[in-house]
Amino acid sequence: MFVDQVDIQVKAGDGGRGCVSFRREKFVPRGGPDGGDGGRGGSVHLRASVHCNTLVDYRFHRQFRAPRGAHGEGSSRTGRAGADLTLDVPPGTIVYRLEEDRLVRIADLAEPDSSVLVARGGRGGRGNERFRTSTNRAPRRAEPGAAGQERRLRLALKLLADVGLVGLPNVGKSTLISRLSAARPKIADYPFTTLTPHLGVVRLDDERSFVLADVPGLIEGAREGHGLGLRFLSHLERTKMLVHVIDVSSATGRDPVADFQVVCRELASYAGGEFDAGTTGNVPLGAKPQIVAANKIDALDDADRLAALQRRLAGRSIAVYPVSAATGDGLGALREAVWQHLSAGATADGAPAPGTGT
Ligand SMILES: Nc1nc2c(ncn2[C@@H]2O[C@H](COP(=O)(O)OP(=O)(O)OP(=O)(O)O)[C@@H](O)[C@H]2O)c(=O)[nH]1
Ligand SMILES: [Mg+2]
Repeated sequence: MFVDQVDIQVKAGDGGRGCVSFRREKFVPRGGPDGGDGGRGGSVHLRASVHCNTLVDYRFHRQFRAPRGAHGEGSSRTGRAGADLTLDVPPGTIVYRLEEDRLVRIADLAEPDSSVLVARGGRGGRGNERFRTSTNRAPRRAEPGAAGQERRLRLALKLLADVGLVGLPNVGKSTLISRLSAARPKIADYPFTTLTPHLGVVRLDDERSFVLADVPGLIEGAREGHGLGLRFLSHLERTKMLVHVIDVSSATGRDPVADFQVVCRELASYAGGEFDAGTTGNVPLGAKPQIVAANKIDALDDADRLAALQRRLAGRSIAVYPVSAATGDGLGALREAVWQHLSAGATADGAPAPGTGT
């Protein structure tokens, strides 16, 4: 199961109470106050861990508490601090705080090992020793510990891919990713075979690789929730470019140019995830660079279909790569083209280069 969003509750530990105590020793009359401070409560942190791939564990366990600080004791002993609690999440997790009527984005844990403090432990209360003054040498006052913070959080996972595959259902997106990488999504001759996103690493050689994402197909009206809707597009928000897969074989009975336009319209209508409108700072999906993979050329019986698509897209400066995911024809050229685009984009806008050698 692929879980891409989950709400959890975290509670940091309360601080320990300060102690009221007086020194009692033989031969030391009126030894003075010696109540120690309470320990601080444990804080809760989230950390991106490469050993964690999904948010699925949080579906079953949603409440987390860090331990409280121990109370202060006599003889000036400070209470032991509560241990911090660190929760591992997959890299690519965006953390929001859920407030009454809004979501506040507090962190983007894109980098492995990056972490964020989500609930601060309460301070320990001061013991009576701290309240001694020249006028009050025997204070009977100590503080309670402060409460640890309690937060409701939303964790949203956005896959970290360089390139996204988009297209209508059944055009061969999953076949393509399984040809280009080690990813093995289900492939079948019916629409909506793919129900969850898949990632694959495409390796051109030892130095050059990129991460490709296969997401469920889009259909006309996806923006109104038709098919699987637009929800999975949130996983493409961070990509640098899209490979738009179009089935050019006659088997579809559709016009490839019209297919291209349908998907572009749906992409353009996507304004950011339901839970993340406008906050990613990324290029809107409709404006991302695209190249087209004209797929199933092994089954192309009317060359005009491909030619018409090429003519039409030449006007928009979108390159068309005829390929067959089934036979492997044209895939080398497609891979190189994607790489060229990625490295050109990386130098043009200063974005980090696609992953190399990983
Ligand atoms: N002849 C031919 N068939 C292909 C080619 N690529 C994919 N297919 C077939 O097209 C059908 C759909 O392929 P998928 O890879 O599942 O398509 P998809 O785009 O991932 O579909 P959804 O996940 O439903 O959106 C399968 O029966 C594939 O075998 C190709 O290059 N040539
Ligand atoms: Mg598929």
